[in-house]
Amino acid sequence: MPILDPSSGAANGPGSPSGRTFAQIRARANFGLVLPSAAVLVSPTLTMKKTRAHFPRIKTIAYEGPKTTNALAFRHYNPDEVIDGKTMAAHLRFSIAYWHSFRGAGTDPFGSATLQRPWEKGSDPVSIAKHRMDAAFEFFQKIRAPFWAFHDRDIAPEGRTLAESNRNLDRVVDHARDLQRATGVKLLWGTANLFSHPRYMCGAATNPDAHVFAYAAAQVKKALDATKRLNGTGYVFWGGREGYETLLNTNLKREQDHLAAFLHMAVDYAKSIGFKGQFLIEPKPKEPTKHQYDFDVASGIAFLRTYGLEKHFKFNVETNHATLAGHTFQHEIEVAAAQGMLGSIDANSGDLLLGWDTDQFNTDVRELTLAMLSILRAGGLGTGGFNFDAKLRRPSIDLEDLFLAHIGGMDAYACAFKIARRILAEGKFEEFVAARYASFDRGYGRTIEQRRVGFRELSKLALSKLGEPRPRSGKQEYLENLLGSYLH
Ligand SMILES: [Mn+2]
Repeated sequence: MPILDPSSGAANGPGSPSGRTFAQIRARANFGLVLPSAAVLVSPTLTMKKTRAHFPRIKTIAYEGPKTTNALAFRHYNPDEVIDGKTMAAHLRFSIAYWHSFRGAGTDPFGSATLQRPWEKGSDPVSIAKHRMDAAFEFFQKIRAPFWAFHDRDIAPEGRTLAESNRNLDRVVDHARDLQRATGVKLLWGTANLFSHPRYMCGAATNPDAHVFAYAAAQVKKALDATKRLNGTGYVFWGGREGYETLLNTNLKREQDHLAAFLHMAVDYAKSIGFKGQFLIEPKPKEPTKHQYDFDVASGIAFLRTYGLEKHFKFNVETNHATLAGHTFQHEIEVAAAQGMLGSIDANSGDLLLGWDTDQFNTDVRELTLAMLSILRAGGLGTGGFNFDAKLRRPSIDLEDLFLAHIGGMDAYACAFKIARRILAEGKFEEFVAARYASFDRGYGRTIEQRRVGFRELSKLALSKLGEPRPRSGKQEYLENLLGSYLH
């Protein structure tokens, strides 16, 4: 049963006595900062008895501009602001990750749950799941995210049999459909959890046992049905267990062939039910598996092309997975965009001092500005979005922390979006890069790009005419200072 968190001013459920005065609550929620105006967090009309809300003390988050001192307001993300005929909400397409924000309990390999949520109650696992989902949709609305994303087992409990699991999922998906209709919140993408249950300990599509492959196929079939029913704009494959621990027990080639067969089956099934959403691969080099087959975007592209799947898939690029692979976030975006395969973003960050996937909220505006430059140059994310695959730190146990975390992430992305647009409008970096490659725009440089010359012709040219190339500065420091001039 839920335990009311005594340290949280926001955790009391419906009808529970607060024991705090309004002034105390207000002071806590604003960290003792003096509010500039009537931007009061907790209005006396929002007392618990009056509402059945799960976040009764937190109102819909408002945009108050960069100067606000209200911690529960947006400083940069103004969802209704129209830019180039489109609202910021439509440009950024923020999405909330159900698994972290509504299933994450603060566990880590060394300790149990720290997050006690008041909505975790009900007469059976399905009713708990529905109650939890009510809280989730209230959060989606109050944080003003137009989208959400889920795994099948996040939203509905695993049953004793696959048939029971499917029935559970059907019931909860019906509920999600009602909530989507009532709130206008849409599904960004769905996916299946093919990594938590012990049956998948040696992989799902790459499991050495055909029985597990078949079970996984049945699970993805159902997850695709659910995603279609909820009008998801995409479907993601993250293969956390699709790899190997040791080659002593592994036939690598056969496992890769099986993974390709699985993805072809998904494409065929989607076509057969009329699911038009974008399929996405989310690369990750390792964790939980020692070596994952879709290591990074480049290896993912090679895999998809090898097996004739490249027309059906794009990439869901995650910041923390990029850094685990030894790349920057921007590098992975750029590699995907270069092949027209940038699909969506799992918005988070890692901790470079730790060697694992920490899934933190990203507040690094410099990193996000660079990422945004690559995304905007690529023409945006299309039907994708920025999905906050990020979780609270284990001691961040107050309900309001969930809001603060997302506000920070959304503001950082919105700020980066505006800066990147300004940089692109002024075009200084584009001009510099264009000039740097200008020798390929004319003369023999152009014939190289057009593949109209070979080594013989170029050798003759170098020996007879060109001589020694003149080194030119890369101007990295100049460009970094130029970037700095936009950032601060
Ligand atoms: Mn991650």
